[in-house]
Amino acid sequence: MDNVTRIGVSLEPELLEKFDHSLGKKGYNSRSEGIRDLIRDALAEEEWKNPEQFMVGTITLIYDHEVGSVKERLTSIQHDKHHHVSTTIHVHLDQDRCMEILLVSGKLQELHDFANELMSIKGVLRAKLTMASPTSTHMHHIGPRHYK
Ligand code: NI
Repeated sequence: MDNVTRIGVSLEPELLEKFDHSLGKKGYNSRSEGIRDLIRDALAEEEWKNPEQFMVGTITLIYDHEVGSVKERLTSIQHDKHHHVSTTIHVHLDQDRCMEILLVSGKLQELHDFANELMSIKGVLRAKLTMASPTSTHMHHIGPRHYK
């Protein structure tokens, strides 16, 4: 493998045995790949705690368009946050229900707040925020959640 740095790791035999067992169950063929994924997870965890981290993502909403002023509220909030919304896709699921997918970008905290604001609208039945960090390509998601 090109372009890698080899490191040596010292482990107690019992810990290594448990690690190998865990890797086997997950279908890993090599310890290196298992350790790489653990490091990626740890770094992703760090990103996930950083409200300033720039993220791209999607917010998927399922809502009942007949409930109250859900359509107006959704439009109004999206216009307020227009700098975070690249595009939206709307699918009419049946007589009452719609699915809307928003392509969003911004700081983690901003997207989190944006999704929460949309989720809290009366008539929104389910909502899910999925985020990816463009620099590390780690992905995170929140939801699905139910709202009445
Ligand atoms: Ni619709």
